[in-house]
Amino acid sequence: MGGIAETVTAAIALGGNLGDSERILVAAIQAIDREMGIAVVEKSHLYKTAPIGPPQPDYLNACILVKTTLVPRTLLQRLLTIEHQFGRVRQGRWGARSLDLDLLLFGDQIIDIPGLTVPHPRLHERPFVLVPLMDIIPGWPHPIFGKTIAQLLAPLTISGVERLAQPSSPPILQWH
Ligand code: A4P
Ligand code: MG
Repeated sequence: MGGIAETVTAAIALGGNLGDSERILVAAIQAIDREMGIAVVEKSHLYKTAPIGPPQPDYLNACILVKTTLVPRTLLQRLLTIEHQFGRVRQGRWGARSLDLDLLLFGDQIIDIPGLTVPHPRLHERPFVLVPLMDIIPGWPHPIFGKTIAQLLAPLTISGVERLAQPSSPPILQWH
């Protein structure tokens, strides 16, 4: 019999540039939160970002923090299933996609097994991931480099990363 499952905090990146990306990202966060053994505890703002890679439409990117009792491999499997539920069609590496979910960080663990590398191998060089992470875990140390998210972002040139206005923010009250 197994013991009581340990709860780990993990960071996940969301991205998409095909279809109604804002609706897809918001719905994907809800789908992740509904999974057994995963609870969403923090959400970044949404960011419109210039595409890295071959010419393609702008992306919408965000990051979330979850608490999970799942092991990393199972967590990734759930994320890949949700990608497919949202109609992800692969158009080659770094190509356009309706939903891309990357497991960025899993506690302080370093994982390198077939099909899963954590920390995500390009997380430290990508403003479209680091800027949203700054919203939720600026002080989190990268398990390999030892630098915090803020320290990783500091030397990078940030261009083409634009915070989206909060879609659900209430209108400003008018006093007459
Ligand atoms: N895989 C291994 N480790 C992980 C992990 N930590 N998280 C494996 C998620 N998946 C991981 O993924 C291919 C396989 O990687 C998965 O089946 C899993 O077993 P994929 O998502 O199909 O591959 P990909 O996304 O096409 O390639 P890659 O290299 O992961 O691309 P990236 O790094 O995700 O980049 N520009 C902007 N502005 N915003 C973006 O979000 N995204 C990309 C894709 C390119 N340019 C972008 C953006
Ligand atoms: Mg991916």
